[in-house]
Amino acid sequence: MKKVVVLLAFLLLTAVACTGSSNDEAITVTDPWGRTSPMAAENGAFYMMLTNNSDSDDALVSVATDACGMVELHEMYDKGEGVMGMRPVEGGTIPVPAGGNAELKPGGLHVMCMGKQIDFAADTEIPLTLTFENAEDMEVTAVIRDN
Ligand SMILES: [Cu+2]
Repeated sequence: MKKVVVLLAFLLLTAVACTGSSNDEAITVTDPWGRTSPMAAENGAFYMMLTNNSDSDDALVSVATDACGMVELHEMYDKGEGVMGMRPVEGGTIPVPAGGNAELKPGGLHVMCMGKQIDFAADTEIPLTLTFENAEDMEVTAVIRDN
């Protein structure tokens, strides 16, 4: 009798686990955030970790938000002589390889917010709509903080 109960419990757990995994997103967005900057600063940036849980390559194509006049996907690069510049990413998209990550972080890849419409004060929450090549559009909330 005890064995039957254990088996039933196991089957129930398995069923729950299966339901969970079928809901898994192809892309997971971890810790979307932006750095505090005063209204006087014209531009801002957002960062996040993108994880591709699927077995096909994907790419972040664009980001939309009411908080910016215009949004571009940028990278920092070495202009030489210790000077860093930034420019739109090649091809305009950020690749997220199958089973891999793309890390957007200060000093590297970032979502460039041009023509800020609001003050990027600490704890401000900014909704972003991410569009991918393959995965469904995704709504995330970036939180503004110092670092
Ligand atoms: Cu930039």
